[in-house]
Amino acid sequence: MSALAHDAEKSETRVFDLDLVRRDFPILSRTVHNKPLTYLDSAASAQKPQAVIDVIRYQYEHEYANVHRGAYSLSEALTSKYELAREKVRQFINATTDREVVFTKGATEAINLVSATFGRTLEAGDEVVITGLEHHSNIIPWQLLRDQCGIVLKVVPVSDEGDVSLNDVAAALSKKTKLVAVAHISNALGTLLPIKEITAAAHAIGAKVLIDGCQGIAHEPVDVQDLDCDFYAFSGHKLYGPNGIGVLYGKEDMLNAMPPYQGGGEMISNVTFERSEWAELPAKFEAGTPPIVPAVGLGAAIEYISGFDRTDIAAHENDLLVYATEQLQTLNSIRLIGTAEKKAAAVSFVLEGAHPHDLATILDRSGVCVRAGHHCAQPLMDRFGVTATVRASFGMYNTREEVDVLIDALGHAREILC
Ligand code: 7TS
Repeated sequence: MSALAHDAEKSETRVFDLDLVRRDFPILSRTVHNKPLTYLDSAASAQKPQAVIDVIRYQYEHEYANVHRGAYSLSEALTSKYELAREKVRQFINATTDREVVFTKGATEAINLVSATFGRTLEAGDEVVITGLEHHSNIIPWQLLRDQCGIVLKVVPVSDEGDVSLNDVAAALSKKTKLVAVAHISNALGTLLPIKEITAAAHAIGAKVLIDGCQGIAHEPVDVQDLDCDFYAFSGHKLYGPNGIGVLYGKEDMLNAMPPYQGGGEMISNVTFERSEWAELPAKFEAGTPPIVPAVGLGAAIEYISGFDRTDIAAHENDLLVYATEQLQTLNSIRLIGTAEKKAAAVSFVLEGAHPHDLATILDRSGVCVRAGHHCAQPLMDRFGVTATVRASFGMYNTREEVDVLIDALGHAREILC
């Protein structure tokens, strides 16, 4: 085992004690409009534990310099922490080597990286398959590619329950399919997709697979070798880490075969005006000064979440999901959008006669933070005949009592609005 791998090894597993977990997140003790904060918007961005905040502060206060260039100890120290963060990501997703872990500024950039590099190897008439529940970040890059080089974008339909069936994915595949790009978990509905089976079906016809794991990474254990996906993209800020940092996992042979994404410092091994040569992975895809401290913060977030048994966190979040779904169903005039059998950590709904934005504004007066809007999934909203929904989403720190606060506040809002 390398020294880095050894440093990143997991320490003892913590018992999942919700009160103690909540104490790890300082923001949860604040109030909003003189009411306790009820934060139900972790799908947009999760709150940060003290351990992450401390690491970020420490780096800027005590140990800050640029990475990969200083011959002095401060730069060397931060360079090794930056690379240690990469190793922590590698372990977390079980990638084979650190060379398969590319730091980006978020999931959006990670998907754009694939469309701008792997995508450039596609030809007119080649097909890219997505589903009807994708976030705009997993739609627009493929539309741009379609407009640039004439690929065909195929969309797998979404059922009335907000589900995507393996049969429908299989029906969309053809000899021309070069890539299947699908969400692990829908951000708007919480639907959990059968990504392992989708990957196997795509591979069977020779297509590559990109998983948009922006939501999935926070709620499901991810083993990229077991999934066998070619790419897995996610953002740090949904995983209790800082924003400005994300990850593109790519199989080493895929990343080696792809042209660089952006040009600049760090991604080269030799430059002349006539021609230049590219650096080894992953530097080839990390042009310019990277998000250094955010990467170290992401490492701290991974260490924090890895301190628990992931199945304990998943069981707790599932309890909240089931409880919230039951409670919402007791309210008149609420229509749930997205009732798939397999879901994680999010409920979307509309209240007949009330606009989701008005509802969210009223809920805020009770200290409740929920997202209202199209959730960057407009085609999915169209599928359900709505322009927007209210979405309550859960993180490891939420409680059943917070669900009760939401339900009470909804009852109150209904009296005002309907
Ligand atoms: N893919 C999915 C499935 C997402 O949920 C999001 C962000 C993205 C991609 C883009 O991530 P970014 O970090 O690069 O912006 N989703 C949400 C959301 O549901 N509410 O706010 C952001």
